[in-house]
Amino acid sequence: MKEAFQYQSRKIYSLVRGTIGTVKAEAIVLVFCFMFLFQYIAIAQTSNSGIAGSEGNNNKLWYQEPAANWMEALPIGNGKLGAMVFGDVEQEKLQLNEESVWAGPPIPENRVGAYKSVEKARELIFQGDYAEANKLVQDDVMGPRIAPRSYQTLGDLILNFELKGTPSNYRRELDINNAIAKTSFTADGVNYTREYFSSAIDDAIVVVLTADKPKSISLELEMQRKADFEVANIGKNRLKMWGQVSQKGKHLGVKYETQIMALPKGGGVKSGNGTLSISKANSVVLIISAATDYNAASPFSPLTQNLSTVCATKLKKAAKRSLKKLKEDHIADYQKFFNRVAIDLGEIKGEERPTNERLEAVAKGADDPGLMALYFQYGRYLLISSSRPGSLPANLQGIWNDHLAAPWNSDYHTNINMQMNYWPAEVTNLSECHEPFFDFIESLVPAGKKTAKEVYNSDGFVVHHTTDVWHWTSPIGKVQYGMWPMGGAWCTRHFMEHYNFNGDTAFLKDHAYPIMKESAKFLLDWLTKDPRSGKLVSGPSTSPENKFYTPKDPEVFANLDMGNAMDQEIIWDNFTNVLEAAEILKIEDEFVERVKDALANLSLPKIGSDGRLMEWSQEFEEVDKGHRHLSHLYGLYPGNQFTENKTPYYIDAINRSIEHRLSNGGGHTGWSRAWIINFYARLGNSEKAYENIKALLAKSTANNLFDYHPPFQIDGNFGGTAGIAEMLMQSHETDQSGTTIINLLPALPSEWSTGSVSGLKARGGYEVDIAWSNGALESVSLVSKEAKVCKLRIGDEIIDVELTAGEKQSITEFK
Ligand code: FUC
Repeated sequence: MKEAFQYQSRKIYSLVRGTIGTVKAEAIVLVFCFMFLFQYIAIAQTSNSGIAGSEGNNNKLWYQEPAANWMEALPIGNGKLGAMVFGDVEQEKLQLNEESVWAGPPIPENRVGAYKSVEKARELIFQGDYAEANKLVQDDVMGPRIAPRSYQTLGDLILNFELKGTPSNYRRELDINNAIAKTSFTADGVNYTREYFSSAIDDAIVVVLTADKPKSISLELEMQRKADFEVANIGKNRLKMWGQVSQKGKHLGVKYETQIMALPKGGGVKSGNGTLSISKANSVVLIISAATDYNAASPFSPLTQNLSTVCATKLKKAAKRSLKKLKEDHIADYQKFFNRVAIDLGEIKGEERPTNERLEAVAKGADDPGLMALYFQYGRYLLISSSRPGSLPANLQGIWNDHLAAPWNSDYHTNINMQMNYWPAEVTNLSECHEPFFDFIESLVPAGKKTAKEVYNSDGFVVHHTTDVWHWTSPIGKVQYGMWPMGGAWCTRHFMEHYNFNGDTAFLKDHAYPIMKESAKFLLDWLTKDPRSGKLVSGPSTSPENKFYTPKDPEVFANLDMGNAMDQEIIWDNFTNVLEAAEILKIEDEFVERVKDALANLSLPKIGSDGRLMEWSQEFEEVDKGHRHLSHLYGLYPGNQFTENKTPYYIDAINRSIEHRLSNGGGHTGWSRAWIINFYARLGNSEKAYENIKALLAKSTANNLFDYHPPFQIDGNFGGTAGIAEMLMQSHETDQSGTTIINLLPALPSEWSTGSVSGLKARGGYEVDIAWSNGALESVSLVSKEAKVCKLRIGDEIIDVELTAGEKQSITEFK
């Protein structure tokens, strides 16, 4: 009875809160409480049911009420097929996604021959005519945005249940140990359980409805979409929904189909009028599949496969296998990735409270290391669920999106967001999940070469601030965001990192070096000698999305500069990686010589008169002092140009730059906050890193632990996960001989004084387990792919450890 009361009052609160706001919602719930109390006294019934909490498993998100809105629903996914599960008792909704459900093309066009204006703009900037340069580039170089044209929802599966009695004992959870969402409750003396998972093995979503009394499950199923759909029954137990997506009646996109098959035990199924009705079943298994005609290899030539046949084949194949097998295979497949890393950040405070209450407590100032550990593992869960070999990369929302016109089209922004999605991939031991990123960036090369040639009259390949599944690379929209030809170069660092972590020389030779070289070819042509310094500078280019007041007219702002810090750092990074790779691959040629020369003449970021690292080549007055992009600090993270040991003179300037941004309101988007965590981890500032994780949870995290830009944007989840890893272990530094130094517990906050992490990957081909207590390192275990001497940094000490290939070695003495 107590549980029924809690369930009803929470449900009413969450429903009305969504429509009329918190205060009125509370009033309505109060009235309901009195009514319920009255009824309760009259019935005088006692209840012994209890909420079980997280059942000793910190890897669970759990709640005591159904999702009141999309940001409370729970995500499942197999890399490409996903759903948001709402968990309502009477009307369950699964909002479905398939990664390639996109409106469009057409794609933006290159402005052929724009290089002439680019050259003029360079002159103007060197003369200090920033506003004129901005205008010229805006008029002559930028193409129009073709929007909105978006990644879209696949549609909704609605389950209308016939239930008797008031539900009680309600619980909803997502267990990220096995990637299964679950809803359970009691109604009319029957205990109901519903499970949901998206299996990569069967490429299908499976829903399992059970009850502990026979003939208790009756429901009607329907499928719907906000636009562009038809629904039909197939045979006795299947439904299909299909269509061709569009946007605002334009941008005709992919053709899609989704099918659902109902497999009840006991009872019967009726099929007709676009619905399936199941009555008095003992249990029901639902299997959902989807397909589109999107062709990732060549987006303008849609696949010609019959979508109905593809969906049906998947369903029939899965239906032939027992539920036990479907579930076991799903769990084994998922755990192959997930179980590689375990984390314990110390005393788990509040795990017996629902996830939303833990978040609320953190927002009020509580410390909950267990919630941070959960957030870390959730980031890994989201990557495994949205980015698997053969899938498209995780977009701005992973794969989860209920819009037809999503914020920023849910596309691939390459001026921070897409890269941030993959920051945790290597270090948290999910290298395979990085693969879709590589495939996608490689698929941009033909378009990127065309843009380089047509727009800039350059060799090599270029990508600007954003792109999408239609593989375009042109500069579009406003110069503030669009005139930034560094997106591709930034992405190439991921290829080198994949090699650094895994030591796969074939990948270096066949993928990393060729794409880094294509990018370097563009950069070599793009760089210009700055007549003021004689150094090579990038431009005209924006420091992503930022602006400054022009020195000539302080009322006017501009975006374009020659030699902004981020561009120079990205180019430094690309050239350094090219040279490192060339050395490993023993390549010595004219191109390598050109890169060496250019690197030696590259302009490097400067420190301003106020002691900050300068974002632009000159000391401009900033328009937005707390801007969300901290682009000029790329060299600290994700880059490794600036480190305490290698470039101590930059460290104070970097600290000042971060403080300046933060004290002016920076870090207000989830991804910006997540970036700051990584900066402070690299700076070894444990308390600031911790403070910013807390802020990420308190200010930019929804009840389902999705990151808020706002709106929902998944990059902050991934950036936060990477940041936590970076606080526990770093491996971006090498000694003079080029040997990786693994830095243990470089930014361990006092709030995590005792804990452990296992399975993190370090550059150089290592797996590392670390345990600590009372703030001090207790043990470290290492496995190396090859026999070698490994270097560990523990505080100020560096120790050498000799490792045998493939054998785990543990060290507990550090003196
Ligand atoms: C970048 C950011 C925005 C947003 C967008 C998707 O351009 O500046 O804040 O995250 O990407």
